[in-house]
Amino acid sequence: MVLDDLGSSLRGTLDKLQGKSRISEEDVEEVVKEIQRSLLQADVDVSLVMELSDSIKERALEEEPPGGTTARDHVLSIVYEEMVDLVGDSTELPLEEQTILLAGLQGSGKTTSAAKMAYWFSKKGLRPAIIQTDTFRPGAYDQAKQMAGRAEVEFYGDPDEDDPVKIAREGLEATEDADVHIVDTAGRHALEEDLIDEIEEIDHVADPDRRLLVLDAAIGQGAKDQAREFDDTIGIDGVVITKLDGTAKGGGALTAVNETDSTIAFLGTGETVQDIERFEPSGFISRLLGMGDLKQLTERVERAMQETQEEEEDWDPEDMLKGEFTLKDMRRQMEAMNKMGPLDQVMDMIPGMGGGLMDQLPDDAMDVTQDRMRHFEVVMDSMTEDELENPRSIGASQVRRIAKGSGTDEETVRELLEQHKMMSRTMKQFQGMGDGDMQRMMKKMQNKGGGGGGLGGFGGGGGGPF
Ligand SMILES: Nc1nc2c(ncn2[C@@H]2O[C@H](COP(=O)(O)OP(=O)(O)OP(=O)(O)O)[C@@H](O)[C@H]2O)c(=O)[nH]1
Ligand SMILES: [Mg+2]
Repeated sequence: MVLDDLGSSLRGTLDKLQGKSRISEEDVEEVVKEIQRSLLQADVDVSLVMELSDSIKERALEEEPPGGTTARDHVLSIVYEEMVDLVGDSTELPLEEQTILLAGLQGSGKTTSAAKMAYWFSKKGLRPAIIQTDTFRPGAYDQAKQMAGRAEVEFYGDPDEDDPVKIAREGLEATEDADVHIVDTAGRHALEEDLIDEIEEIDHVADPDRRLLVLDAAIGQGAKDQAREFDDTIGIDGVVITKLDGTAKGGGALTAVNETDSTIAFLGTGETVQDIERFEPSGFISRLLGMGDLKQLTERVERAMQETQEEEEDWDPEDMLKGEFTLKDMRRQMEAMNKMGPLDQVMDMIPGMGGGLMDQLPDDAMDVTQDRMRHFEVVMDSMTEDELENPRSIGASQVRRIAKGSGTDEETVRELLEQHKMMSRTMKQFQGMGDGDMQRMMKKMQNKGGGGGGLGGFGGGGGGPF
């Protein structure tokens, strides 16, 4: 995660302000130093860092905290506002017909991002097509075609043609019926003359509505010059930052955004087509500062629930809130949970669970819990319909039979039943909420301040994550 370090170190410094009603100049100095250290370490450009820290310092000392606000919250909100200001708005992306041109260095993640974006647009109800113009790297055609297949979107490429400009022209014609045309280009070093010419020509032919620069989060100080070069050649409207799931620091990408006076459009967080997020400045910074990002989480939960539901037409999640919470419901929840992505990423989005709390878990805690989910699924496969609907009816002899049948042990079966009881109790809390939709569940979680019970039914109530 970008500037991951900042979240935890800043929280530590801010926590020292806890309980204070006034803030001293030294306090502000300390907070600002912490921010500077993290940003510089994350490769954010020095002059940007100075600009940001000056305004934080000035505001923290000059502005009166609004009535009832603690010094800590006051400083935190200033840091938050200034950081949101630094990353800027999210690139405007109307959900309508458009052509998007992707540019970027070799291996920055253009082809992967093309497929991810196409997937994203298709989930929004539009019909995207990917046009692959990379004739430079062997294998580029096959890779793009395969990824388009995974995203289940239209694809155009021509492995026998070596003129990328011609492919772009013909591709746009061939995919005329699509709403969103995403033109992938060959990787380049900003300094290579012929490739610069090539992208200029493709840009001319494609006449895109948006030109997005794809940047690897690992890019360091060099980002500034490269971004400038691309901006001078075709003009950059937005940036896609990829590989944020890795250890990369992301500061270079932020610098590039500033340098090109552009904005961030998407974040890439993994290798599959689903691993894409629309950039939301406030959510992004909240997450960074350990405030959680409920909006993103709600979106993911809703999508996962929707997908699970599509597979099982007759199932309505709201039934679960009204009636008895069965083992079948629990299985559906686990499936939905699996679809939301790696547990630790999901946890990071829950207020109170991000940063601090996660740091306290042993490194492999999440793997163990994913393992446990798999065990539970195996156990459930060995249960009868009746047992799944009425877990209460499961006695000692059934436990023995199920353990044997599933090749697990009695303890695992009992653990599953225990977990079900706990989730069932949590679900009861959500009952009687009228239409009880996910939004409300999320709100309720937020009010509870996240914590162990953060994911409510999903995390197994107070029992923490699976
Ligand atoms: N972990 C992770 N890997 C990514 C992400 N985006 C891309 N990758 C990987 O990065 C590598 C390069 O990605 P590509 O999409 O091929 O990059 P490209 O810019 O098209 O590369 P060229 O066409 O050679 O210029 C691939 O192995 C991708 O799987 C991401 O968000 N997270
Ligand atoms: Mg590529």
